[in-house]
Amino acid sequence: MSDLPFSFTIPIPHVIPSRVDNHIKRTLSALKGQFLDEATYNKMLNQEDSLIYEVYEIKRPEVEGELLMGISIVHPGKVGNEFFMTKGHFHSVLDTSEIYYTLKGEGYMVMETPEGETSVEPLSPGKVLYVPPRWAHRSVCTSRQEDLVTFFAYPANAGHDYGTIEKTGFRKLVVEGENGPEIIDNPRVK
Ligand code: S6P
Ligand code: ZN
Repeated sequence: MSDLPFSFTIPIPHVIPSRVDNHIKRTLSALKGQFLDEATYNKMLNQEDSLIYEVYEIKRPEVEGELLMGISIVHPGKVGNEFFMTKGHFHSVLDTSEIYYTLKGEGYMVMETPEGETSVEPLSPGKVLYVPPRWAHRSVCTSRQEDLVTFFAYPANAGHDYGTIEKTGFRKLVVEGENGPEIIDNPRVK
């Protein structure tokens, strides 16, 4: 991998970066156990393992000092009344942070610390969100028809810990309420 400076473009409204080294696609089956309405989840999965989100990564060596960048695209949709979302994770190197810049769509970043402190920040075009060290993070798309598209950058040595979140899920969930999206407590987390 070259150590020379480089640039790339994120064209609007198309948003697929002009440079992509890796394209990850995550479907409904990757989110097993995360949606509250398990019966609806199973019914939907039996019909089709639909695409929920995609990540376009720009690769760099995964060492301290480097940054990893990319575009995350969460598609619109719901399982029961819970909006489509990413799996979410802590960074394996817990003391690493992340920056998200929203390019398109509406949604939330659901976050929590290992001690149980929570924060749910709205995302909309133009908004920069800083995820401090130690905060697990998950993006949720609440747009009806549009994708939630964010640009992210984080330390390349951070790594991903998905297991901790997979056990019980995040403490806060984003669901469709009577007057739009609502943040509720996850009853599975005691
Ligand atoms: C990586 C960063 C994003 C997510 C992406 C998908 O630290 O937070 O690139 O990987 O939004 O989410 P997840 O939870 O499946 O990795
Ligand atoms: Zn992350």
